[in-house]
Formats: sequence, structure tokens, C-alpha cells
Amino acid sequence: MFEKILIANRGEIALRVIRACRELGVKTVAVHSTADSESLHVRFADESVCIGPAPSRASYLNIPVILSAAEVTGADAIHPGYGFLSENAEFAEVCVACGVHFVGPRPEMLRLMGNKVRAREAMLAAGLPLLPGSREVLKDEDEAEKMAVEVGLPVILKAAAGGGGRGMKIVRELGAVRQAYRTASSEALAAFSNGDMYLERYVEKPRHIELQIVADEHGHIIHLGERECSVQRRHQKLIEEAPSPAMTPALRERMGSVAIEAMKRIGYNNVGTIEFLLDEHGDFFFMEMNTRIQVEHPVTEQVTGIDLVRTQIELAAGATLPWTQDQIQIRGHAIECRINAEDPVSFAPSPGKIAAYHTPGGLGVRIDGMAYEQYKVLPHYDSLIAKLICFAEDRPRAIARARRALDEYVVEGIRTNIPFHKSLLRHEDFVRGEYDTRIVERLLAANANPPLRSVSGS
Ligand code: MV4
Repeated sequence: MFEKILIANRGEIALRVIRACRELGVKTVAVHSTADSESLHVRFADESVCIGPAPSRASYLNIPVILSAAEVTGADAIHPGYGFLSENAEFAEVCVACGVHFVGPRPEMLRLMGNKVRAREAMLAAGLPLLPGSREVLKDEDEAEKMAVEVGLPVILKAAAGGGGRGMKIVRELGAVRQAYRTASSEALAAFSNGDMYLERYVEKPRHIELQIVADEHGHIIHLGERECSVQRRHQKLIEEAPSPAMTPALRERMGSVAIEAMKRIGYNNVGTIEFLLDEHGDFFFMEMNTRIQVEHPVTEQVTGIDLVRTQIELAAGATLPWTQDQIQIRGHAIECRINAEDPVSFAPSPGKIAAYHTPGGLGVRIDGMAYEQYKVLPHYDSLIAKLICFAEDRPRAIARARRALDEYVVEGIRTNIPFHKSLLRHEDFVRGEYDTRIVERLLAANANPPLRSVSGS
């Protein structure tokens, strides 16, 4: 096992990694920007190093300074968390070159999955189902139009260097393909310094379902079931649950076995998540793969009883997977609400000082957070202040518990999306478990335009 891990991140995930390290008996080093010196990850780590000013470019994305911090503190591994440098192949390579273990997959896995066209090709070759689409980068707008005809409308243009929904354009008419290609490609060039595009048949009412993969460095690979991530707005997930209400044991078995076979073919290691799109007919298609621990990992932990962050660290240190697939059982139901410092209606960030803070508790309630009373939510970073994860024996009880917990949650001084979560957990489609990625839009439209009600009643 490692002796000392440097956590190249901040916020709730830095704290989550420190907790796993404590239980493993591994010492921790926090790095932080000048703006984060009062943060809990700095207080809870054994040591801390200030690595630069508030902007991420100068601190949490500053590779040379982070490696220097590892060197001076004698850390033998770096955990990148999610976001920031977590999927940066160069960073992982430089870590290895400096003799520091990177807690994550080998750099070549980051590089492969970072290019969505290469990832698609590799997963097709490894036996995963793909939507009809272009097999290579589109050369120009002529080729985009030609492929749109071949694939059939509607299509979606995606950036090879994108992911998570950035740099996408839906096209419904053949006459719109060329313009969409030009716009999308120049947006991708500006955002990722890479204008390469590909296209796929567009699925109208998809569910976003992802499968948690766990792999050691000795060829053993299992999955820990799926997470349903269809509750999202502008590609920001708001609620995730495990298991998916759309999943059946037969579908999980099929999805799991093709996914594991594909991961074996490419020699995947450490934890990862395969994103699938599930269509209305129950068919699933590979979308992309995330090569990091994810924000929503706790719902999988709750229904499997497995500590994913601890496991991730153990696997990076060379441990053999301690479970076989048949030992994995999905028990109960977990729902995660991302609590963001933002306006519940406009979704605009709401940074500032938290004047009063009371978190819910009781049976089946978990908070992975970083906020406290008097904590200042900074405008420099993402607006996630906590994740509320509620667990119960079945989905109706998990929903009831999440509503109860949200009612207990007190945050004053800043605005949060708690009211949004309360209304989503009462949305009839959500309660029935029959929803797709359009659910947030539809809830917001219904709230803006409420149906007439009878005069009595509340
Ligand atoms: C799609 C799709 C429909 N058809 N691809 C969004 C995140 C990224 N991983 C891929 N995403 C999607 N890809 C095909 N072929 C639907 C989504 C999608 C989405 C698209 C537009 C607006 C909101 C969305 C929410 C979830 C998924």
C-alpha cells in the first residue's frame, strides 16, 4: 500500500479521498489555492501545500507545481479526484515519469477514451453496440452531409475531443447539416483546440444509464451495476439513482457481460464508467467512457456496500480484485441529489457566505459535502456544495426518505437548488420511474405554466 497520497483536487471529493486514506492508514497531502486555505480538505489532511492563486489554471490544473508538492512532501501516489486533471493523459504520464503512482487507469486508457472517435472505434471492435454513425472524423461539411444521408435523420454532431455533452448539435433537416457542422466544429476548436467532429443517429427520448466497472492490474474485471443519470439540465446531472428504474435483471446481465468482455479486450484497469444510451425499445448503445471516479459514485456504494474510493486506491497499489462477479449483489435503492449553490429557478451560481447550515441525518441518509456554517462558496469553482445520498430497501422508500431529508436541510445566506429537488421528487413521471433526459425541461415548463387547480385544497 502507498504511504502518502497527494490529493490533486478540492471540495467534497478531496474530503472523500482523505476519508478513504484515513481508513487505509495512508497519510494525506492536500493541495489548495490561496482562496481555499479555509477549506475542509486542507484541515482534514495530514499536510497541505498552497499551490497558487484562485483560478484553476494557476493551481488545480498546474501540473509542475502539483508534482513539486508531491516531491517535497514525499507523496508516493496522486489521487486526481474528478474534473481538473483526472482524465489528463499527459498528467498521468508525468506522474509515472516522476516515480509517483497515478490513482487511475494507465495513461493509454485515458488517451484512448479521451478521443471519442477512437473510443467508439475501439468499443465497436471490442463488441459493444453502437448507434449508426461515422466511423472516422468527418473531413468536411460535404462528408457530414453524406453521412447524415447514410445514417438517416435526425443526427447528432459531436466533438471528438468533447464529452459530457459539450460541443454537440442536433440536426433534423438535411439542409441544416452544413451550417451545423461549421458552427459545431468551430465551437469545438475554440473549446478543446480540436475541431474534429463525428456524427451519430440521434435518439429522441433517451435514458442515460452508466455501468460501473472495477478492474485490477491482473486481468480481473467486474461491474457493480448501473446508475440512472437522466435527470440533468444542460448536461449537468442533478439527481442520480441506483439501480435504474428502467433496468431488468436480463438487461443488466446483457449490458454487464458485453461491457466486461470489451474491458478485457482493451486491458482496462482501475475504476471506470461506461455511458450507455437506452432507447424506448430497451436497446442500449455505447456513448463514451469515463476513466475516473465519478461524482455519483456513492449511489453504487450504497447498493453494493463497496467502498469505491478505497478500492480504487488498493487497485492502483497493485491489489487483486477481492470479489468475483457472482459475489456482487445490488440491494435496496439509493438516490443522490446534488446540492448546488445556485438559484433554484434561473440556475445561476449563488456564491457567498453560508450564514446558517444544518444537514439532515438519520437512518439511510449520507452527506458527502464540504460546506459548513460561515463557509464562503467561491465563484471560482463549480457550485456543488454537498451530495445528499438517501438509501432505503426499495425505490418508494428511498424517495420518501430523500423528501424528508430535503425538508430537514437548512442553508441560509446563499441560494441552493434544494427547492428544485423537492419539486422533482414529487414529479409524477419521476415517482413512476418513467422518465428520460427531458424530464428537467418538462418540470420547469410545467412550473412556469401551472395547470389550473380547484379552489379548495392546498
Ligand atoms: C446522444 C443523445 C441522443 N442520441 N447521442 C449527452 C451527454 C453525452 N454523453 C452524450 N449525450 C447525448 N448523446 C445520440 N446519438 C442524447 C444525449 C443527451 C442529450 C442531448 C441533448 C440534450 C440533452 C441531453 C441529455 C442527455 C443526453
